[in-house]
Amino acid sequence: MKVGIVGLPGSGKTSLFQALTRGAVAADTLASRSGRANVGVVQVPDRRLDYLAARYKPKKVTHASIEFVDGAARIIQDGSRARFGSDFFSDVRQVDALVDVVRGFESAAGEPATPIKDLQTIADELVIADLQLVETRMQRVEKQLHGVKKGTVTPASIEMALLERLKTALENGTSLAELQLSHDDERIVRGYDLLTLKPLIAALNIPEKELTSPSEQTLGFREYCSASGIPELEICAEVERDISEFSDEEEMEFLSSMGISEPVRDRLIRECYAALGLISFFTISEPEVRAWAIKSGSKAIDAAGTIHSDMARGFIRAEVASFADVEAAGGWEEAKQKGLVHLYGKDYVVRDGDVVYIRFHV
Ligand SMILES: Nc1nc2c(ncn2[C@@H]2O[C@H](COP(=O)(O)OP(=O)(O)OP(=O)(O)O)[C@@H](O)[C@H]2O)c(=O)[nH]1
Ligand SMILES: [Mg+2]
Repeated sequence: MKVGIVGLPGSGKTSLFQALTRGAVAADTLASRSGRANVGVVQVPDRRLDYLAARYKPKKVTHASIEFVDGAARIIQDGSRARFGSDFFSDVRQVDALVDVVRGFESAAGEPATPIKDLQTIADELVIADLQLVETRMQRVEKQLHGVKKGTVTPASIEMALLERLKTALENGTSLAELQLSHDDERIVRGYDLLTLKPLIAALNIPEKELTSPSEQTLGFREYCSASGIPELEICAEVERDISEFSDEEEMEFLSSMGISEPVRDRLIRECYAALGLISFFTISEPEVRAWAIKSGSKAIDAAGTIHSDMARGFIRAEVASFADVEAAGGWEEAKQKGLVHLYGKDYVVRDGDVVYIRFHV
């Protein structure tokens, strides 16, 4: 899974990126000032995986992971006015979700925070970027339609009709997420990487002192997001960046002294998971204990395919126990002895926290 960090210049994107990646990308190579994107992989923290790792001591422990892309905010000076470059979002095209970092602190230049306006600005820019993409695509399809008799239904004419619909919606300033797309439409649209179809989470970057007592402005922003159906959370990117350099123990101590129950990384990752409709399942083997991310509603056969295509092809049965049962029994074998491991066919719907063993034959 890949998540793109977007936001107006100076909103705290790179600070958040550094906090998330815990300095894994050295500060001197951080690239956004030079106009390139920063990319870092973050392990999804999971207490359940920690338990399984401690219980089985495998050679390797593999967390589910999320790749974060810190886009460079490309602003073009257009006469006296700054505007977004056409490639403003080019770094975050191929992502599964977007995090919009919104400035909730007074800027270094003394500009007060205008978070709702900034959120709308990015929303508008996303619509404009999609409109440009749709228009470019239309020009290409137009060529394919050249010489085809009017009224003849071809793949190109179907695509053109869909593009017209997308264009009309975008010209009205509508995010494409609000359109009702058929299954076939979705298949066509998938290849375009349209930004307004991606789930978006708003991260309001607020001053440290407001973390424990939200300001009127923060409350207003929360309300706006909630009314607009946008998942929202508040962060203090600078504090998070600084504490991300602590050890785990130091970090927990510091956070609890500030009245915060968990680092923002964990919360943001959970929000991303939820926005994408993802859940985790686990596999245990001698060489590796591993957490896997999968779409909620996926079946045992999909879980098998996530692990290895051979497992899906030769699928026989899935042995499944809930993590809670495995933990309560003290391990997989112990759960089995207590009759807590169940056999399911390929249509079994995987639940968050399932420990899965696929029986297959190729
Ligand atoms: N007061 C305050 N300043 C912050 C906070 N987060 C970031 N900043 C400062 O804001 C400035 C911009 O932060 P960055 O993280 O570089 O922002 P950015 O969005 O990556 O900026 P661009 O890549 O230039 O668009 C830096 O001087 C940060 O130190 C915060 O929570 N509070
Ligand atoms: Mg930056």
